[in-house]
Amino acid sequence: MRAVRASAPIYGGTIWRWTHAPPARILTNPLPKTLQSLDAPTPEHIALVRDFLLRRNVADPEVRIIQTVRTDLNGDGIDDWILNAVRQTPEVARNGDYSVLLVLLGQKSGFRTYIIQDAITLEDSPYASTLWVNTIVAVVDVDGDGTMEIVLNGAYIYGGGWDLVRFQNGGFEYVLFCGCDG
Ligand SMILES: [Ca+2]
Ligand SMILES: [Ca+2]
Repeated sequence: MRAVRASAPIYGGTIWRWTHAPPARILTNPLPKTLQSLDAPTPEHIALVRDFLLRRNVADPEVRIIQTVRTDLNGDGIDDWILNAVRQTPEVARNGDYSVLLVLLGQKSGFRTYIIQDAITLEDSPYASTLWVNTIVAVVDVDGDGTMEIVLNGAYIYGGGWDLVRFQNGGFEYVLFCGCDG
């Protein structure tokens, strides 16, 4: 969406209006060609998340990948993966708890890792965890530009809501949050 100047300035001022480029149209199929939720993570993904946590100073990490999604986010025909890894201790926060969301963007050879979220607890606490925990809800092209957005439903001890994550300009960014944040 971008602002353009309307045709005629009035009283020396400028009228701005919002328009879309390309023209707005209704997508009849906003879904990616590939979209699969795996029942269990692959050994390669478990090893990848373990290495990630070790690099973030989690000693002897307990790898728990709660969602593994195979899809094609950028429409290049190469599989991409979304990994949602969470370990959260009930009642109190503990060293080694985490909520990590990674995207592995497939390349012609290998993949490139993008960090969507990396909340990690490195100390035991007498208080309840405040980790924000996501659920991957959908992969869909919300704005019709041909690149998929990731829809997340998330919550923590004080509230929750919906996030929209978009791939743009070589990286992922949060573009929308809707909900109650404490
Ligand atoms: Ca891809
Ligand atoms: Ca899009």
